[in-house]
Order: sequence, then C-alpha cells, then structure tokens
Amino acid sequence: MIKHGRIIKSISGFYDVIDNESEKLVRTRARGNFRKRGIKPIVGDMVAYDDSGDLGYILELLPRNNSLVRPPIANVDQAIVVTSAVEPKFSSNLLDKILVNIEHNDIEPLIYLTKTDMIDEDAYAKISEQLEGYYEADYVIFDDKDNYNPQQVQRLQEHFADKVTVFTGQSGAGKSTLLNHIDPELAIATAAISQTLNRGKHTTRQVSLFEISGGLVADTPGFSSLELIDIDKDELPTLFPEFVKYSSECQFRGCRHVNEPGCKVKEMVDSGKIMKSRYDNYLYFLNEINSYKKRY
Ligand SMILES: Nc1nc2c(ncn2[C@@H]2O[C@H](COP(=O)(O)OP(=O)(O)OP(=O)(O)O)[C@@H](O)[C@H]2O)c(=O)[nH]1
Ligand SMILES: [Mg+2]
Ligand SMILES: [Zn+2]
Repeated sequence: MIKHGRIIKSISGFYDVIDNESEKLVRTRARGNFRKRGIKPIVGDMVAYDDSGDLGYILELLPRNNSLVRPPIANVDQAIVVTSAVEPKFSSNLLDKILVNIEHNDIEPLIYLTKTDMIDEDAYAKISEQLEGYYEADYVIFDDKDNYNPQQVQRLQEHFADKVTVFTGQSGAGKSTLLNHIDPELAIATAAISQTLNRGKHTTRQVSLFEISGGLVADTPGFSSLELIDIDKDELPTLFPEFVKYSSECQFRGCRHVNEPGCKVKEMVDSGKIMKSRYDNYLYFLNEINSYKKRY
C-alpha cells in the first residue's frame, strides 16, 4: 500500500520514516532509481513509500520547501543558531554567515548563546554589545548570562510546536548539550572540544529529528567554516533584515549600499542604528562572492 511520511533519520542506506497517519516509525530503503536520477533522500524529506514488504520502499520524494546543504536537511521552518561565547570563540563573522545562509533558504533564524558560564561579566558585556545589532534585525535571541536557566530553555521550547526546527552552528558550540538540557531522555553524546579537535572529528555525525514539545527538532553535525553557496551579490543585501528595513529610503532602487550616494543603509550604519560589524561582514561577504565568480 502506498503511504506518506517524513524521513527522520538516515543510517547507511536505510531511512527511518514517520508515517503521516499512524505516526509509526517504518524502516525503509530508497529505490535504486533515485541514485540513477542523482537524487538523494535526506532527513526532513516528505516521501511516498510502499510498506507491503518487511522493509518499506521509498517510491517518491515530494517537492521540498527548502533544503540545507550544511547540515543536509529538508523542509525546515526555523533554525536555532547555537553560538558559543568561548571554545569556540564568539565570531560575528561566522554568525552572520550562518544567518545569511539560513535567510537565503527562507528559514527563520533564532540565536542561542551558550557557554556564558565560562566567561566573566566583562566578556559577557562585550558579547551583549555585539548582539545588540541582532535585536535591531528583529531576531529572536536567547542570551541570558545563565544560559541553561529553566525559563530561557522553556521560552525556546515554546517555539517548537508544529514546526521543523534545526539546531545548527559551529562544532563544539553546544547544540547537543542544549538539546539534552531540553530533554534529558535524548541523552545525545557530547564531547569536550579539545577531544573533538584531537580526533579531528565532530561529535555529532548525523542529522536526526526528535519529537520535542509538539514539533520535530534536529540535532546536526557542526562545522568550522561555511561557504556562501548559491547566493549572488544582488541577493546578499536582502538577507540582512535590518538593511531591508531602510533600503526603500535609499536614493537608488537596487542600491547595494556600497558606494552609491544617498544610501540610507550607510547613513544608519554611521548613526549606529545598524551595527557596524554587520555592515562590515556584509562587505566582506560581497567580496567573497565576487572571488567565487573569479574562481569558476
Ligand atoms: N561550560 C559549558 N560547557 C558547555 C556548554 N555547552 C556545551 N558545553 C560543553 O562543550 C562541549 C561541546 O558540546 P557539544 O554539545 O558536544 O557541542 P556540539 O555543538 O553538539 O558539537 P558537534 O556535535 O561537534 O557539532 C561539551 O564538552 C559540552 O559539555 C555550556 O553552556 N557551558
Ligand atoms: Mg553535537
Ligand atoms: Zn543603500
């Protein structure tokens, strides 16, 4: 019989699918013709599958709303960008790059600051200052000094219902640890980063979706660097929400906010309304995109 469901886990050629109707977990394989067509099912994919045999067979992937490459996952509504204060050190450049990639895929980013217990008040004040600009971009931010305080964890969980949420961010930032705080029964393996670096491997190797607070939440392998895939220089300014707020007041339509006269965005950077580091990172990414063009 042909049924429908969502892939929540993929292990060595098998795909675990939650059936839409029965909500039961079914182990499946993908038909060989997927590989021939160059299509690979990924976690989050909605599928049609046949469950007549011992093992289900994925017959078809339904069209994706969106999909990420790093981490590989489809049909995501929102992303919790787990960002550590130290180990690995807070980097506005990497944070902005992650945010730009998420915005590009029409996924809503939320920012969660971890390891605040490992820094003193001064260092915390500095990071808080760096996070100011993200409030101006209207991002939802979790940056309590006591980063696992139950109210804040609760506030995060309230965003999960009826959505697919992905935890993403640098390796060692504390994605799996945060998920374990949310639901201790998950008992996901975590490791100190020095250990991670020694092994040259990431602690979380696979994307898997868990049912938490009425939604599906994915832990994913972290990364140490990221490329701006498929983003062109005309799209880039639209991926900074606080630029979009003011760009209609720029003198020129399609203003890239670089050297154009009468640029409202640059005026807002000068007045401090738009954070300088966000703008600098924008220019940096613009350069990076131009350098990809030269490379290919
Ligand atoms: N002190 C402190 N340690 C933390 C915090 N969050 C995570 N850690 C530690 O940081 C290390 C890395 O945490 P993980 O949760 O494994 O990090 P991850 O983001 O899942 O890493 P990958 O799976 O490699 O992407 C572990 O030793 C955790 O115990 C925190 O808020 N405070
Ligand atoms: Mg992990
Ligand atoms: Zn402008």
